[in-house]
Amino acid sequence: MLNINFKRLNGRLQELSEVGRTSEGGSRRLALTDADKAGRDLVQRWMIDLGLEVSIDKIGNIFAVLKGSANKKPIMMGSHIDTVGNGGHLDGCLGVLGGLEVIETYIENGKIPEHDLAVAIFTNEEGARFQPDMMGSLIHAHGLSLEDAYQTISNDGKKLKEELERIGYLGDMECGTIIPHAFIELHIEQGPILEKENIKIGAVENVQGISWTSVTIKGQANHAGTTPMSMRCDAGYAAALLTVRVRQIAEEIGGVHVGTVGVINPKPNLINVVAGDVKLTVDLRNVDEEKLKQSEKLFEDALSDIAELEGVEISTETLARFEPVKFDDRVACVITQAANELGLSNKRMNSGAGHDAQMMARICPTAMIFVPSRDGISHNPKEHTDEHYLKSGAEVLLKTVQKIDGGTVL
Ligand code: HGY
Ligand code: MN
Ligand code: MN
Repeated sequence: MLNINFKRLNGRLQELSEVGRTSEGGSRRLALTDADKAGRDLVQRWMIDLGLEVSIDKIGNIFAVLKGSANKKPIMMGSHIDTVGNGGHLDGCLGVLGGLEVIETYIENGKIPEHDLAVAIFTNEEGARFQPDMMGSLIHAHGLSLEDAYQTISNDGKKLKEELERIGYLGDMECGTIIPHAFIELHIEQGPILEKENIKIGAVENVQGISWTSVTIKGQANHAGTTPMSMRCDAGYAAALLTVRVRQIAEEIGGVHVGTVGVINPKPNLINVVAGDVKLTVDLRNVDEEKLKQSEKLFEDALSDIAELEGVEISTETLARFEPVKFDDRVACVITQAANELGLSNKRMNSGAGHDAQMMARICPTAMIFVPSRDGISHNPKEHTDEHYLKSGAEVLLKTVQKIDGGTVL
């Protein structure tokens, strides 16, 4: 019976968490920054030291492969190690290092799997610096052209291809080369459900749809003291109206619908100047494509109403648009069986967050394993999962891989 070495896994999670640590104890490894490079270098070192075949593709995705005995397509695990601006230490990292731990457990026990085993680090999953999110896995799954990605400009004004080159991760392997037999992503839930229901494992069967829009509001900068309220074209006020409307739409749609205005940048951003311009972002999500479309329609109506009311010009750019994804039920079933055999409480569930798995589902049987997040907090230095849950998640990942490798499931 193979057992993961949780001390080793946890040690690596801790060591990686030191890379790009913020003053609040969070992680800041925005995609293709020096901190992202340092994180990549560290994990790649572990992959090479294990004697795995490491390859880097043209968007910087990193793949490490343990050859199997029967030369069968790889059972792939993995996720991302890039983070949001001040995130936690587990988002993505648990999936990458959990996958590496599964492979190392095979190696140290002299167990050769039939299938190749692979672990992937996908580029720019977060989409916090370059959009869209899940970029590396989207390109791997042929959902975005490499050229379009290369031309992307970050919110700090850098060109993606130049940043990829600068950090030394512009690889030469064609994107999409490795087609997995199956893909399983271990991830923290990043929401409150498992903890609230006191359940240890989530067998994730779908991911909700995502709609990201950048909104530019053009008004007229003017003197805050002399401009009568009736004569203002106040982009700041228009932005505030839009922010309130995004919340109202979420309440009108109801259910699991969520709406977020995460970025608001007024110009000139001075106390005594009416805002002339505002750039903001809107993130809408729903498990149901029709409801997501309905929220987008209500949002578009709000743009024209607010533009007319305040006499401002509003333009938009779509940053990401992904329909809801249903995972392969056979893989979700194996995860459920693995959790049951390990005596771990478990439930089928939806993912509120986007993940690389939703892109990999386009090219191979895919599902995810969730472990609880304390207080449901994520994308925040307070992100935390108790060690016994992390250990359980990695054990379910190992058992799921063993079942798929030796079984007739897929
Ligand atoms: O936005 C998301 O859901 C993911 O963290 N990229
Ligand atoms: Mn993630
Ligand atoms: Mn994330």
